[in-house]
Amino acid sequence: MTEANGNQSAATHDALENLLQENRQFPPSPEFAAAAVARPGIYEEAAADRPAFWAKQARELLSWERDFETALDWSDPPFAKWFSGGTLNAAYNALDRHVENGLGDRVAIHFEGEPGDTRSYTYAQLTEEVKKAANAFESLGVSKGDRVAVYLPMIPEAVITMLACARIGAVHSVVFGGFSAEALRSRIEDAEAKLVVTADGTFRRGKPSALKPAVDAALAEDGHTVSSVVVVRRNNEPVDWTAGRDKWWDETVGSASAEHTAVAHDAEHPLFILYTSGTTGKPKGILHTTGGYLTQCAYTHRAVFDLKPETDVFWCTADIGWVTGHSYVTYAPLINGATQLMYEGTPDSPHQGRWWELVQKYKVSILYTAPTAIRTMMKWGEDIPARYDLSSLRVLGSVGEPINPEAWMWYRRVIGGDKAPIVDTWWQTETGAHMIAPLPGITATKPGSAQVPVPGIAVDIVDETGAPVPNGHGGYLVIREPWPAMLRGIWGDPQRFKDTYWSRFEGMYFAGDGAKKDDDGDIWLLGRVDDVMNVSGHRLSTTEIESALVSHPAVAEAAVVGAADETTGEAVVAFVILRGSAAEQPQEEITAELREHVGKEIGPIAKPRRILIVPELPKTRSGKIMRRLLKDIAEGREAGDATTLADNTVMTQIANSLKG
Ligand code: 6R9
Repeated sequence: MTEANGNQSAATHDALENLLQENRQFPPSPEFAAAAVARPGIYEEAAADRPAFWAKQARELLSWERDFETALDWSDPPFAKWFSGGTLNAAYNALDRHVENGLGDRVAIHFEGEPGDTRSYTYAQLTEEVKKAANAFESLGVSKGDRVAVYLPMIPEAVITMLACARIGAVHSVVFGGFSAEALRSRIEDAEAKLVVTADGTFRRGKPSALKPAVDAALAEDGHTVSSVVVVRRNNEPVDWTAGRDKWWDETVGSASAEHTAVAHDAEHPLFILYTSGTTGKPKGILHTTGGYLTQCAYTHRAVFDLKPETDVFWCTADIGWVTGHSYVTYAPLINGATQLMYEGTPDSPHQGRWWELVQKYKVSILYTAPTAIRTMMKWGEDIPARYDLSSLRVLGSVGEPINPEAWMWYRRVIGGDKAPIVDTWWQTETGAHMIAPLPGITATKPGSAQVPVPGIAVDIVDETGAPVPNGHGGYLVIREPWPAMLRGIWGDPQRFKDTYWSRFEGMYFAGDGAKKDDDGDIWLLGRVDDVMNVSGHRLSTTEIESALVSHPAVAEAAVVGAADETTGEAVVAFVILRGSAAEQPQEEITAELREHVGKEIGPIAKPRRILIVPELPKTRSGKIMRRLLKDIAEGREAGDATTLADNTVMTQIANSLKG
């Protein structure tokens, strides 16, 4: 996005207008609104005094050992301090206090393994496990402030480990189990971790899949700081063993005492580091602290999902290795005393109805997942979810990328029975918790739009110069005021923190996303700014064109990139996966039809220069399309580093299909 809004061309304006013709709206039903957690007036209350609003949430939703004196200290921007003077323990808030309040018998986690094994933990049982793990980690020399690397599958021990660290005041650094040994090594090194918690492995599509060998490889060379590795037995595959360093979880944690007193830590005590890839260079260790982070996680979990902890069964499908798994699996649901489902495996194992079978079995009432999953399910066909009773679902969430109106409508109709509100939640690893999302019960939702800032959050869309754009226009998404769950920095690199987020616009946090305001002032996310193309001086969004392509019945999935072009600056190149019988049609015919379709949906300027029919799209393990690799193909280069792909054969598959 290089154009200022001020000189935005007429054609781009028309393109925005076209997407904004998506004007369906779904107001909450009167029954839903009447019983909703979020009350009308909440926006006004929050806007009147943001720090006071968050202070109120902090006191209502968390138990403090010592109350804080100041809500927000912003005397040294961009380094914020929230709830200074206050002390609390995250694990105590997630566990012990619920037991003390008589909720010990409530189920905290229903776990379902991929092979079908199940375990449930009540709050009392989970508290006991976390106390044992805290004692075990302390016996291995871990103390307050030490870093612990966590390399685990989606099993309860992942949550137990994170909370045991929080209990001690150790800082967890979870590394997604799908990352390579190399990625793990660099993260262990950067954080100087003392302990690694891992498992022998997990299960993937019915087969054992190893984890421990990657830890062994990451620690093969001397010079690291790790003194112990605790290994959970999960798939019982044989593993190499380093005597003195490696300990089995069931022996070490299993034999530890279940008595452990949580010590309160400062509100700004580091809770975790989570690495996220920047556009270039080494991953950034995003640092989150305790009081503010927990406050915003707990508040948004209640307000945005309309959570009723007594009756709801919450299911967030994200892996613990991503921020969504941190905030909406480990922290928010437990802080709020809710019951949640945790599932280890893939959605199509052993069959494509597995998720819906789980929703039926556990009577899941709130489902939180990603558009890429929804589109995959669409591809598999709606007869699959139709076989299950999904009537327990009452709120549906979306996160991770813009959701195109077609996927949104399918989600609502096929999964939500045409009545469950959809909340499209925009946020980032850096923001820690939801920042833009409708409030079910208040907001009339719009397919494809995240719509409104969360109460107490000051989001804006600005032009090149930092001036707010008027309704009906696009620009850069920024956050104007500090927020409780904001990152407190990049681990070990304060300068990079300032440069990356605070240098583009004076006094504002730059999120790196493009967005626009519709005529009502509602926000539509347009994707990362680096995914926005400039064609003949006209600004075009990859997301808009993808959305147009996917709205054609022949298209299952689409990814769009801007390829460098001598004449027009960039040209639109689309990669498309066809649906069902369309794959049998002659390619020229279908691509011509799709070009026309995009022309019709957005405007002639948006018509892809080339449309390439491919069998798969390159995606990261969190489901984000790696447009950089597609850009390489579109520009006739050898594709670059593909090590973070979920499936590393995809690039070869694409190359072969384009040759053929
Ligand atoms: C939570 C998470 C952050 C980036 C963010 C944006 C994209 C996330 C979105 C969305 C449109 C949404 N993103 N949610 N785009 N609509 N509802 O995904 O964090 O992995 O750090 O990614 O994801 O581009 O900047 P993270």
